[in-house]
Amino acid sequence: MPTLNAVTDLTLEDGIAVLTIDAPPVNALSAGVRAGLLAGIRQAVEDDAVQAIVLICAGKTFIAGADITEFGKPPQPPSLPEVQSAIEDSPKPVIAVIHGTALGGGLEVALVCHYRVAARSAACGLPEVNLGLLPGAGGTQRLPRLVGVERALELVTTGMHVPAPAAAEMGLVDLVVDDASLRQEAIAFARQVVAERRPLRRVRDLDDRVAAARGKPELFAQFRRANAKRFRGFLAPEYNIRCIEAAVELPFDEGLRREREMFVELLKGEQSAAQRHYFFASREVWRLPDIGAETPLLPVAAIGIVGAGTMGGGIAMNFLNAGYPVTIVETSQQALDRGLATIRRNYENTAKKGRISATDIERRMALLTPALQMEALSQADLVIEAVFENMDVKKEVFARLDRIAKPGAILATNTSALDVNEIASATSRPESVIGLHFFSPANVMKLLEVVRAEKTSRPVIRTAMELARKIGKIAALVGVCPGFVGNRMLAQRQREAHRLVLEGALPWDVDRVLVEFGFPMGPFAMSDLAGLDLGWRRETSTGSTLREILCEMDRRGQKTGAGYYDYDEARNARPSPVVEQLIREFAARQGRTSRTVSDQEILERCLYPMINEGAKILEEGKAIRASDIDVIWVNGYGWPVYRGGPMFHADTVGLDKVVQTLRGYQETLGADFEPARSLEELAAAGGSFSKPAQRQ
Ligand code: T1G
Repeated sequence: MPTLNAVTDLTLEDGIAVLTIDAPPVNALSAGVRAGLLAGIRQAVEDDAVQAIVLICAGKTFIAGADITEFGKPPQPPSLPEVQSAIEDSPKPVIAVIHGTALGGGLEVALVCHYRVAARSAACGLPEVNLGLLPGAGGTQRLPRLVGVERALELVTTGMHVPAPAAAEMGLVDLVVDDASLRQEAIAFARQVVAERRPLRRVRDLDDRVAAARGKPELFAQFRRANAKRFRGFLAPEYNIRCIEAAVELPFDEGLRREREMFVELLKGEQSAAQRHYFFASREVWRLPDIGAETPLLPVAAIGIVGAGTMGGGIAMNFLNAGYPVTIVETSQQALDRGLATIRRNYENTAKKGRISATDIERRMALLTPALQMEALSQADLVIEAVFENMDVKKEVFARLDRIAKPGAILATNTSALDVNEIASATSRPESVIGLHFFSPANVMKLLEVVRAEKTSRPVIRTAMELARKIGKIAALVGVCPGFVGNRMLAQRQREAHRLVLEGALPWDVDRVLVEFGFPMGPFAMSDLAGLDLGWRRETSTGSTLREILCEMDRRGQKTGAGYYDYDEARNARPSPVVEQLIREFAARQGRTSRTVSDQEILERCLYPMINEGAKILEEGKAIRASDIDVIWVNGYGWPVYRGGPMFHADTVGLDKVVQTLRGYQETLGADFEPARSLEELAAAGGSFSKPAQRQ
């Protein structure tokens, strides 16, 4: 049988047609793949020598979904539903043969096949929700008919990948076989289906599982209640739930129409555009313009950490989790014991949630070697310093490490803002010095800012980025400047938040506006959580800022039951009349008159200076691309992914509007709002951060 097109192939193996898709990297359902699939099915159906059809993929995975790069472009025939109908209406059995991950449209193609065979290591899922979408090719209508409503709700709203054995248990696949024998076992299964004259079972005709949920709205109400916090602000999860409801309440074809309507609505919306932007941004962030695969990777087998405090302990856990032996050094036995006890307690808490076993805890703790002498780090390939955030202290540590660490060892600082060039100058090997800015809690937060100092070598940078990937972080390469990228932009928001509070807005107004925007927590609640007294000392306190006054009043945050907010014993926050009065008096002492500040002004003054700072960061080359800044803010600061990140959000608002608004505030509030030159130029050129400016 002829090759169908460049990405599909049809062969005949003793009565079994094998339709192979070969469209790297993930066999996405591009126009070519759809055309080849349709032609292949039609040819196999028409060929009397064919008794059954096996649909299989070459490369690393079964179809991983619709081709996301085609979204937003004019649709090309054949449509996916047209291809699916040809498969589902085939008079001959069609068997999907799954390896890697059958995702999105890929699983939806498998669901119109009559049977599904999977390799043991394969997985299935409908992750469209992560793109701000829903399965738009019948997934929400067929999945519940196979696995039931409760499981379907979980799968479509989380986008989770279900391993093949679990998929078989829930009825999603019919046979699980060893990876190595997938192809021949699938063909043998096809022969068996023919020999046994098994029915051409169409998933769309199955009704028992959805009928069981009919007339039970409480099932959906309960699911919505149980997930309200997780889905807050997102459109796609709710739309996915409505589609599953349609599968229960409507005839199949009507349910399919409802699904299509809601899919198109989401596809046109801002949230899906933002989440698709983030999907590509989170892959682009790993690409370093001047550091490619030709750059050598340095061997890293043993890790050393200086400091067993909150950060040092959290950082250690990342490497222990990934199976690296870690030597951790402290200055006193008491501090060392405390640090190890914290690590063990964190693991025990994770085990209580069932995420790891008691054996995992012991295996990881066994990889950890505590020490009181820095000499214990002499064999480490990577040493990470996580000591007190003070330049003199860090330079002293690096000078000692320079003498102790083996030649070629990478020396990393976890500083959150200090000048890594100056730290490197304390050593004789600045080319081996790099910043690894973990975010607290370091064992939880996914973001890692990898800070490239002037003399940091390319192999050290590439090795650091690859290590980040190995320990499950999402790393962004940034340059040396105060606060690097994330904290430098955060400083803009913090300044405005505190200014607003002296002009008439109250802390809970600012927090509410930012939480309504989509952040998990506002700046004042966050300060109460972290503790207002970070870096504060009574001896040197002068009562010159609200924060100092609150600390002097022992209102140091949640830990003292009061900060900007009052807290009950369950740590529920309430606006504090004491703090409101304090703010009024403090503002009056500064001669400020209180006024009503609109939510819009709060939002603009908190977000636009951040965007402006992001433009300056790009001008100075301290971030490689605007979308890296978005990745940093989504992963390090809880920027809602359905708004894409600060720079994508600026595009959504419109750069000309951002510039115009900044200029407005500049007139009344001064230079802090002066638009960055590059931002003005981009706006004037009608450009955007996500797309290059259209040349005039
Ligand atoms: N379309 C186009 N390109 C894709 C793609 C896709 N669906 N998935 C991945 N790529 C590219 C990716 O950009 C990267 O490109 C390369 O493949 C390797 O990806 C109708 C509408 C499959 C688990 O959401 O989860 O179907 O950077 O680095 O770590 O209902 O890719 O190399 O140039 O991630 O091995 C639903 C998304 C689509 C799956 C593989 N499907 N992809 O992970 O490799 S919407 C998804 C993934 C849909 C239907 C709806 C992962 C992966 P480059 P990678 P990986």
